[in-house]
Amino acid sequence: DAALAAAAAPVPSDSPTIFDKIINKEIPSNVVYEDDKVLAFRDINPQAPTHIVIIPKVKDGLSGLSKAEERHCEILGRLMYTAKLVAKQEGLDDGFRIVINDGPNGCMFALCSCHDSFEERELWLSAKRVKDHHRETYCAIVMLSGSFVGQSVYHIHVHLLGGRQMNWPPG
Ligand code: DGP
Repeated sequence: DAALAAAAAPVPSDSPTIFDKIINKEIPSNVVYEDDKVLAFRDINPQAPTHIVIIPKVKDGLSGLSKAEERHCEILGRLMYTAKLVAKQEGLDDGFRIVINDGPNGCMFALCSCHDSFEERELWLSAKRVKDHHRETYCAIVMLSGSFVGQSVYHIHVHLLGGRQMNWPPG
C-alpha cells in the first residue's frame, strides 16, 4: 500500500537511477567495455547466454528512447556502434539481437532472481511509478502484481543479446 501510495506523477527525465551508481562505481558491475561516452556491463538477470546492457555515461534527459531529441543523435549512434563492438568482442559472430525497451508497454518480465539488488530501485507498476526502498516492499509489489511491467530503469540502455537462437515475434 505504501508503495502504491508512493506512485507519483511523471518521472523527471534526469532523475538518478541505479545506472548512475554503476557508472560511478558505487555498486559493482561486470564491465565489458568502457570509454569516455559509454559503459557496457553484463545484465544482472541475463535472458541469453550473452546479455549486455550498454548505456551513455551522461543521461542528458534520455530516460528512454521516447525522450530523444535531435541533440541525442550522436550518442544514440554511439550506443549502436558500441553494441557492434561488444558483439564482436563477445564472439557473437553468428548474430545477435538489440533491444530497447521504452515505457510501461516496453517490457514485461516475471519475478527474477535479482530482487536482492533492487534496493532503492525505481520500478514501474501498472504504469505507475513506485519508489521502493525495501526488499519487503518490493516483494509485496511483486506479489500484488505478479510481474513487473515496463521499462525498469529510466536511463536509456541498449540490450545486446546473443549466444542462442532468438525468436520472432519477440513477445
Ligand atoms: P529494462 O529497463 O526493462 O530495459 O531493463 C533494465 C535491465 O537492467 C534489466 O535487464 C536488468 C538490468 N539491471 C538492472 N539493475 C541492474 C544492476 O544493478 N546491475 C546490472 N548488472 N544490471 C542491472
